[in-house]
Amino acid sequence: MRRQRGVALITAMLVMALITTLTFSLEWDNSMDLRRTYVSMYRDEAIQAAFGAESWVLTILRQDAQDSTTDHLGEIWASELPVLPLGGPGDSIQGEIYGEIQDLQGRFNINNLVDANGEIDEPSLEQFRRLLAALGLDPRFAGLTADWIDADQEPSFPDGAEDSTYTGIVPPYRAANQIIASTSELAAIEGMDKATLDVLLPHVIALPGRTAINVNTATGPVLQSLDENLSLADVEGLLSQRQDTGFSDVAATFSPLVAPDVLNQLAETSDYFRLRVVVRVDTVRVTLFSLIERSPQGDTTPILRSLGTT
Ligand SMILES: [Ca+2]
Ligand SMILES: [Ca+2]
Repeated sequence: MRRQRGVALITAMLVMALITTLTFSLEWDNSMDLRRTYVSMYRDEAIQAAFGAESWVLTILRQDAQDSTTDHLGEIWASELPVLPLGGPGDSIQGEIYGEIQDLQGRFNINNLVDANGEIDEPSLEQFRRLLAALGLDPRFAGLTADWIDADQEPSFPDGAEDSTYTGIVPPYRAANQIIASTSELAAIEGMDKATLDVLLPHVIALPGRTAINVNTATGPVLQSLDENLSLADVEGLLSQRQDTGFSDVAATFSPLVAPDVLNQLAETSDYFRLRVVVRVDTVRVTLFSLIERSPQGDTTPILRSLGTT
């Protein structure tokens, strides 16, 4: 009798242990499923909110084209979009949305390095060399970048690299030999490292086709790259002159400072902008980058979007 009771007790304990394990495992799976569902739902909501912000920004830029004939850093689009809360005080889900619009023609367009035939544009190559020098970087990267996007397979002299170089790297790859869609491609260029890219990327961009530089929004080093005789003091003078309203007379200001063919490449308006909008819903954070093209008539269109997590 006693032995039987002992067996029954052990059996009962085993069954209990089994049920507890099973219940815990089910609860765990259940809460994980729930969490996954929430995260996927929050992510969808965040993306929708980001698209909403994008459509609002398209309106701002369209309106700007009607309200002004130039684009400068004192305009509404150039101010940071304030942090807006998502969800009211009583809502269980909390989040926020914020962002900024950047004028991309304040940067050097890497795709200016080649002409319509895919051949290197020497004046732009020289300008890129000056930009690299102004940033304290190796000017060699100008020739290397030009080779990366020019159509031919002939390495430029003295600073070139084509497939003959890239196919020798482990793992091997080939030069693009066409214009680039993103400046992240520059990471593939011979000798390029993260430290160089960190310094360079805020001053360069890849836009479809050749573009002018908007001197009202150009970064200091980009202004300095316009002519080899421009000093740091000249650039500081230019920056203080343009202030928040832009240059009152671009031709008069720049004609004594830059060569006539460079003067023709300068603009005081922009056709390309980039929106960076960050949305947080609960613990989910989404960053949308949207490249926006504005036509001469003022119509605004997103032409390239990417989602990130930073
Ligand atoms: Ca404007
Ligand atoms: Ca090439």
